[in-house]
Amino acid sequence: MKILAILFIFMGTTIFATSNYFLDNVSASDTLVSMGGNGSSWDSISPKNIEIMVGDSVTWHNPMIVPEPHTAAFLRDPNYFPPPAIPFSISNISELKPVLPVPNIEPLIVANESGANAVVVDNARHYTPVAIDSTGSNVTYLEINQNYTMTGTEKFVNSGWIWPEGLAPPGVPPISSFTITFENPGTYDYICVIHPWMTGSVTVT
Ligand SMILES: [Cu+2]
Repeated sequence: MKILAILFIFMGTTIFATSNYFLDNVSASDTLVSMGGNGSSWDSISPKNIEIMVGDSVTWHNPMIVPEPHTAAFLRDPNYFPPPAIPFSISNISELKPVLPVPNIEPLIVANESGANAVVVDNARHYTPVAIDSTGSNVTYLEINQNYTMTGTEKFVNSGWIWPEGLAPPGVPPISSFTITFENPGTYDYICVIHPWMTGSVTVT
């Protein structure tokens, strides 16, 4: 009986969270795609392949009950896969100060090609919402949870790390959804850059 009661509370919470999301974030013309699931379907995309019309929007969200992020990333050029962290050298480092009061952290410092120290830092294009145009040189960082209109010529468009509502850890962008309006026909394949075996597609006619 106790287990049943807990399960009921859990289900009630989930249903409430989902209906809340529908009310606040998704218009009637949106198609909602879940990045990640619970239990054995934690790395699923649902629905995996969708068909929409020109001018329609798709919203990605993360319905997991644990804080595991996912992304929806459109890679027109495979060279634009964004590594999560890469060494950057800084010519003049006097002191690196953490911006959060957490005890168990230290910057990872590695030697770069010339033997000098380099500092490994997170790659913003892996973590945050961004669009890179067909030339590869115009990079637009998007607001968190912003709606992006896709032309289809972009080299790279990434949602950034989408967290379950309210479960983003302190200090990271609290992204809980990503919406794209598709303005041209075509098939748009995407992956999760954290779990690249998670693949999906949007077919626009
Ligand atoms: Cu993922």
